[in-house]
Amino acid sequence: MQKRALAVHDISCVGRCSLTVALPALSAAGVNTAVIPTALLSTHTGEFQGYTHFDLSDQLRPITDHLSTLGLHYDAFYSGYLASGAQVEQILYMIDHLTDDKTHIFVDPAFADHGRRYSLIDEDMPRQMRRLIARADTIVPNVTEAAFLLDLPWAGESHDPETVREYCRRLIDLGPKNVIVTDVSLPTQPDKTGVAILTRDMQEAEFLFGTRYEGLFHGTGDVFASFMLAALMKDLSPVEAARLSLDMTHEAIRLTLEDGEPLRYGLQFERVLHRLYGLS
Ligand code: PXL
Repeated sequence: MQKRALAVHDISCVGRCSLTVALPALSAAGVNTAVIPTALLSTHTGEFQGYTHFDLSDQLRPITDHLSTLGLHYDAFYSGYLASGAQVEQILYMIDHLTDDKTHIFVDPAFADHGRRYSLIDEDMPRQMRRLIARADTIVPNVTEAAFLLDLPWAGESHDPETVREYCRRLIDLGPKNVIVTDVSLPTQPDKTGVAILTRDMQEAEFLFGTRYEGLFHGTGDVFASFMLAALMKDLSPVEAARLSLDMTHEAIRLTLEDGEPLRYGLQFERVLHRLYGLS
């Protein structure tokens, strides 16, 4: 039977992030994907000025209540960028009313990068997000989000491997079964960047790397996370899914740089989606 997912992120009209990435990635993997938008923005808040922002908080409960009458089973529930820390309460309400014990709860915290919260994100977000990741099967924070979630100082742009392993262990202790920390750079491998992965059946976190490209790549976390969930829904193991997603994301970065499209428009992830079609 065809798998079904529910993706809960903002819609940024332009800039390739959130739902405009999650939906095509999951569709390419053959997954029937329903959406609940958390906010509507004209662009992401990264490298644009003058963007609009419309918080959809007051729609979330009525949408959830209606969808819950349909009695649908979702194989995955995928949350990403939220308009506020307060929205976590409504995401927990969705989990309570729209998922069951067979639903894979996949949470991308999506609230910070490079040591700082995103422009519109309130101070309460890390505390609230901790409540959400406690309900998750899989989480994919970047190194900045991991530090915020653990209430630790930011580790900077280059990371001691033992610090990242410790992040993974402590995040697992907050509840999820699989932790993938993204945007990891080790001082011993300056020409590489990648992820650390720890699952409950691994002794310690494993690092996976790809070629580092210079630049600020907006929406890359969303691209990686969406590929990761798509691959998990094709029954790859977490480590296999992370390896594939990392390779696809790095290929998308390479193609984007080669094409010369300004980086604020996000990655040309469409050009690697065919690799998801091919998964059995
Ligand atoms: O996850 C990235 C993202 C998603 N949505 C919005 C954003 C960002 C990152 O800046 O601003 C609106």
